[in-house]
Amino acid sequence: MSGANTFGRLFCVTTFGESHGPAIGCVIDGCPPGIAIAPEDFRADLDRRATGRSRFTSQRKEADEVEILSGVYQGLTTGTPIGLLIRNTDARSKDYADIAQSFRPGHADYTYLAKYGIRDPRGGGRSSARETTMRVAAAVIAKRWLAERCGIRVQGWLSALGPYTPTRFDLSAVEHNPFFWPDPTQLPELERFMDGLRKSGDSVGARLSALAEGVPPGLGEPIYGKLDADLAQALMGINAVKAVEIGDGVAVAAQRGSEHRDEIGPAGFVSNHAGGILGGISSGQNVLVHATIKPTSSILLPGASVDSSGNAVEVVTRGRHDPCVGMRAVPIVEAMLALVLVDHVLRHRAQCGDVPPQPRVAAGSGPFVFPEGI
Ligand code: EPS
Repeated sequence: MSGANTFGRLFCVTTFGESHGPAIGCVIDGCPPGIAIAPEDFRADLDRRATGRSRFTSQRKEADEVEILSGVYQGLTTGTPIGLLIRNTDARSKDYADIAQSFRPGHADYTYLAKYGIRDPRGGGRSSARETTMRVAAAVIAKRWLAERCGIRVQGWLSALGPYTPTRFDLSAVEHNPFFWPDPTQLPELERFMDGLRKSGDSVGARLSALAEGVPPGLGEPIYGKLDADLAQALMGINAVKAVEIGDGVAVAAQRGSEHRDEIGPAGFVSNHAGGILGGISSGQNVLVHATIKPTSSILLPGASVDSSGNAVEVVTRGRHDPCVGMRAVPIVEAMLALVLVDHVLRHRAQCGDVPPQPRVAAGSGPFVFPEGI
């Protein structure tokens, strides 16, 4: 049984570290041997997640240089535990002096103290989104194995930003704007909205979506190891996530069975309302997940709270915060999707590797087609 800082059963990732401690890191245990990996391979995904890459995010500037401490020899994973370390280089702990004794409304300040009787207030300590850096780093290795050995690739995008939703869907546009937004025609409007929000000192929520293509049928286990249940736990474990959906998600409440069911023709599935998972087991269609993230609780607008002695205080959070932390979460959602998939591929191989080939239904295109070049 893994501890609360570990997830996965066969591909196990344990993260450690605090936002303003000397370093953050992770140990990956159970990684298959023979995957080529070098420190520079982490760059692209860590940059996609990092702060300070546009004016719309926190301006903390971390180098996010990965040190590989173990588990890699001559550029290949060896099957032994992989230790990854990133040193924190731009923490500014004095920003937190004023709120060290009070509870930011909407933040984990209160619940951490209520549980442990002690908390690290510097940058939110362990509750900081900084921890997600290590999930993204671990998933670089998972994504590579999934792509090279299984032909599975994942891609996320922002599917809502405050009141906005995309009016067009062009997945190839996602990597070419700081919002990970699939509709390039809306970018000027989003920029205006985010500039206004930042100046007002407030924050806003977001919804993220991610797709995994090439997932074979059969991943997931009844009843307590369902693929969708494990995805829900993994995605809900991302900081600030308040809702997780699979496929059509909450929209199924208004659907009829005749509409929701994914009919099957000679060419395969003709739709994908289920999000690629039936009965907790992958169907071979694209797996589609969504996570909705609350507005950042660290904001400049004064809010009523109490200090740790129960006195009324007005809290203003200074420092370098994200007006929309969801904007940086696309690589994190992709990472959790990849980490759950790699774990389930290994679990499926272990238990069902000898099952003879079964009849296959073609994935069909469904509503989402993966564009070339992503
Ligand atoms: C965060 C608060 C800010 C962000 C941080 C997440 O921390 P600080 O006040 O120390 O700058 O910059 O994000 C990161 C450092 C990161 O790498 O994601 C929070 O409260 O979650």
